[in-house]
Amino acid sequence: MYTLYYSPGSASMVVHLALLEIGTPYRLELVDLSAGAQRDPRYLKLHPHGLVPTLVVDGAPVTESAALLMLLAERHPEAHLAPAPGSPARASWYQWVLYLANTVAPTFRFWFYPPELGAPEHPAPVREALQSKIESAWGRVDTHLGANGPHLLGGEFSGADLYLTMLMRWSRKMPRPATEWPALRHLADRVRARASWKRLYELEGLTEW
Ligand SMILES: N[C@@H](CCC(=O)N[C@@H](CS)C(=O)NCC(=O)O)C(=O)O
Repeated sequence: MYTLYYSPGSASMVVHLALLEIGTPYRLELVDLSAGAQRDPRYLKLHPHGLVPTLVVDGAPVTESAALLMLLAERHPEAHLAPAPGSPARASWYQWVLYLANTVAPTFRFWFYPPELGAPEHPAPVREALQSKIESAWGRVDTHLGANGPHLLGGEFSGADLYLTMLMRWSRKMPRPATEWPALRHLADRVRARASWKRLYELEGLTEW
């Protein structure tokens, strides 16, 4: 049994989607970010950095959304969230998950949390630089998907597509949302048609794409 500490639509989303894809039993615990619950001393015992998600696995808290996606893929190979260990496709899978986690997700973090770059709101040049970095990532992924898609690994859906679609969703209010790139939009449409995505919307009370 897993327990997922989550906030609707946040970085916990990919972990929640993975749990739904697997079909394993789990418990959900809401961390109300708007009320500062991530800084509650009881939650800090689980996640000392005060972020979501945390997944309690066999009684021990584990953090970092990409690490949790990898862990769940490893623990539940039957769900095919990742290709077989040792295969060439597995190498591509690591490459894409880590690209999203190392390059795209931290830029979103800065986009959404200006104080982490030293100001209550981004000065225009910083905002433009972050926007351009996110858009150049969309361009790169879109080129890859256009040539090798429809999924990040080609014909086969994987957990990397869940992670990518979560990040794409975060861009929906940006001046140029990810869905303006055609191959990205096509991938998002496929992921949004999955039962896991629809169920997550019900469970987390999400409405907006
Ligand atoms: N690298 C972390 C980032 C997690 C993260 O930034 N979570 C955000 C929500 S998307 C959060 O907890 N924000 C609350 C805060 O910073 O106080 C991961 O992928 O798990």
